[in-house]
Amino acid sequence: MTGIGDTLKSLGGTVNTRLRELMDVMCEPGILKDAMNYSLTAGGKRLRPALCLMTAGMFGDAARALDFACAIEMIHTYSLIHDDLPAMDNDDLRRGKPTNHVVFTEAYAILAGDGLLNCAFEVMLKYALENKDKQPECIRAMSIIAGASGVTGMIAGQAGDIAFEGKEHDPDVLQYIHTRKTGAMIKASVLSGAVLSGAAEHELSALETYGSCICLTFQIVDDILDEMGDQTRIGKTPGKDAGADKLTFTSVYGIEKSKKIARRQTDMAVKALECFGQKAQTLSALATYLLSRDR
Ligand code: GRG
Repeated sequence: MTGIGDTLKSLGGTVNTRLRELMDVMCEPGILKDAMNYSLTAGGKRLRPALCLMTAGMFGDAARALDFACAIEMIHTYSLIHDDLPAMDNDDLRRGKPTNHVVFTEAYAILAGDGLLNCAFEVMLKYALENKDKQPECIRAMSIIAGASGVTGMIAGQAGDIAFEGKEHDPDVLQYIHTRKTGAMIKASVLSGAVLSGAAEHELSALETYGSCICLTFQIVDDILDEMGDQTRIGKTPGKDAGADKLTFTSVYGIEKSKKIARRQTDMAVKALECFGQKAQTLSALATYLLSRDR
């Protein structure tokens, strides 16, 4: 039997192969494609596409969700490229490599991010057009992903992050920012895979609880790693959030209480999966893995 680490590696490999194919079909050779591929292939954990494939696999054939999983990774990568820009977090290290704008200039980094966002929707639309029997599920999954990445989701979270930098560390504001900036796309990854495989409403509701809990754990561990992590493991500059007086779980609750909240959320995530029995074993293992990750 393989562990969750092997499962993630295997799903990541499948996603990487399909991403390469999609990029070759969609992009003309040149600096824009190079800039998009640079960040896309820089070694992300592929957590979001893996979640999408896992929930699709619980209710049907995971392969049906592969293009949507790739689209989610394209949107995630675009958000990282734009987040690192001098006008945003001004970071020069991401996924263990110099950031996109450092290598390709700011102008190309903006375009690479825009390009990945647009390609994501092209990929999902093309799949929907070519799979007419699956169009209602595809449209619903696209709507979930568009909402999560949009102006009431990830973009709103990023705007809130900027607006509250250096302000009082308020738990309600932290909750607002976190659920949108990081949480929305993780939850959308969980739900879109299940929707594509025709999960029932009560199943989606249980997965929504699971998604909300794991994204909180993910963010808390991310904040702890930002404070205490090893640069070579996390692939980005540690201490940046604290240095910029960002609102984080560790700045509001401290390390020990943050760890306690993360453990409680993990327990709740696992409990939310009880209704699925053995079928949710991998998702359950992933929740526990997210609590102990070091990168
Ligand atoms: C620019 C619209 C816009 C949004 C940016 C996602 C985001 C919003 C910013 C990323 C900044 C950040 C470090 C957020 C904390 C959590 C997070 C999303 C970490 C990166 O995700 P991982 O750890 O990264 O899954 P990899 O590289 O493994 O894919």
